[in-house]
Amino acid sequence: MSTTPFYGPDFDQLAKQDPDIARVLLRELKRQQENLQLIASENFTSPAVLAAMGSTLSNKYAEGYPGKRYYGGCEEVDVAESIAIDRAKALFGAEHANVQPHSGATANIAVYSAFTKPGDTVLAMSLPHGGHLTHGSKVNFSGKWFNIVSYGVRQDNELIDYDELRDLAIANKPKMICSGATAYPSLIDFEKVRQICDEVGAIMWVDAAHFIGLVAGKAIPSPVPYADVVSFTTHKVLRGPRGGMILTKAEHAAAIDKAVFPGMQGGPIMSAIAGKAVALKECATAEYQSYAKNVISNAQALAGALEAEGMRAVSGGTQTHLGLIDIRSTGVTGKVADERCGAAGIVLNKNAIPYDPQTPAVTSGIRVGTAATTTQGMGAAQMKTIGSLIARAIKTEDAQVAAGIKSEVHALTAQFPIYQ
Ligand code: DSN
Repeated sequence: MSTTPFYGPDFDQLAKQDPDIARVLLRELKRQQENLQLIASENFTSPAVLAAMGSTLSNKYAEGYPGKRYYGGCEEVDVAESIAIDRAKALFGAEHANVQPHSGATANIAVYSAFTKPGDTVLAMSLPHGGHLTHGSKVNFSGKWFNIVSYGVRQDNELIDYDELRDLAIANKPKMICSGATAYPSLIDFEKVRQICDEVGAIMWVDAAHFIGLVAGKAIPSPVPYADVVSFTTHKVLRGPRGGMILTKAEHAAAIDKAVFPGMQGGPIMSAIAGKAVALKECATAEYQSYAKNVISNAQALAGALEAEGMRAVSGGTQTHLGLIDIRSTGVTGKVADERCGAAGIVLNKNAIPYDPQTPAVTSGIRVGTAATTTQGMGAAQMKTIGSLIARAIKTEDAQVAAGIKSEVHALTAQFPIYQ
């Protein structure tokens, strides 16, 4: 078994002690390198972030917050968490940051528990129109414990229907209104949402998981000045470790902190918090700002390339990191397209399009994101090539043709190594 300089002596130790798992790590590195990674919520985090995550900070229990822990020996992890908090506040201009949520879903549980009680009404974007499981899906805690009223996008332009949103808010008097989605290619009008929240006295919650990295890179407007609370994951465009974070106004700081710990989590994952600090420092650089802009221009180029292949970009294109593509013109469902692209080394996901005639397990669309390929250094020319590779992959059932496309994919990705 070969090792890579990237994993260094720790990997050699793992390889000796547990070759089964070491092999998984190597094969996964190869899978990430060789194939095209177009899942809109994925990225390649830096070796510095990976080093923090794979560190001895993982050994430490640190219930509580810096300076107020339940266990001794927290002096070093206190420094790491304080740095992460200060960097988050500075980067986003936020009054308060909680960097402990283990994930986006747990961050969202904390938001619900800080501002609502089971049975309360919450207005959120419907999952088939691009929302998220934690925005009220019947199979999720949110849909089981809360009275979720869903809003969606207009059929004519596939943009959020703010008139419907306002009407629903007036009719249902929600305790909280959530904006944010997992498959919405356009920008959200936070000022308008704030006005609606003020009109009905609702808490304004923005689940910014998908686009917070673009906000960090100053490539799109920020929800922070408008929202009472902003939750997000740190591993998407933001390019940090897998985990979550919450920003809030000072007046809600105590409620959010209590909701995270002891409300919902025990010991924070201090290695992940150190990784978040490292990522936030990276996000404050000019290099990252240029990356964030390139993510958007690449997404636009890729959506354009797919349109040139006869597919349709939902809402007419994208202003963010992702394209939602209606592929009905190909005669192939999202499910089949996902499988065929997978066979050709192109990793993307099937996705419902607004007013999709197909079931959620089948769908009429695909979602493509450019966070990872942009980290690799790809640009407009590669997006054009990728558009053509996707179109060819979708249209073939022939395993040999798929294998040929896969070779082209491997040749392309070989020019853009993810780790040295
Ligand atoms: N699973 C994420 C996504 O792909 O959008 C959301 O949590």
